[in-house]
Amino acid sequence: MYSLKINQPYLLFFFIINLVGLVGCGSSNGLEEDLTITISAMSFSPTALNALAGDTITVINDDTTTHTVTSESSPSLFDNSGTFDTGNISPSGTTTFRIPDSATLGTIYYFYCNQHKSLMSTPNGTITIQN
Ligand SMILES: [Cu+2]
Repeated sequence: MYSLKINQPYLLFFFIINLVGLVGCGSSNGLEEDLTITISAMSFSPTALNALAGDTITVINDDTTTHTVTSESSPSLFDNSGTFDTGNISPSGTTTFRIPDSATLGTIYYFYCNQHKSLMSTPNGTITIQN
């Protein structure tokens, strides 16, 4: 009984410290871990990323056909808005593109594959500018 009363505040304390630690990791490391888009089986993964202005995004084409990651003005417009475009990425190829330094907080950039447009199983992805 004595030890139970002593330990409970400590358990609560460590529980809270752990929660703070997990949330802290999620908001700082999470952004950096998600800066890769992998394309396989005609689909982007992930389809939604968070990034900062000036971030570099790596794109891995893990598919058997050529793909691109290209910005578009709005979902499913497939219009190459000019913000970013990897150009063609060959099968097994890897490249990078950069989020503009001028990207403002809350901006959502939509992207698609300029080789396949609506033929991708998930035609559009998003990159949201967060801090
Ligand atoms: Cu494609």
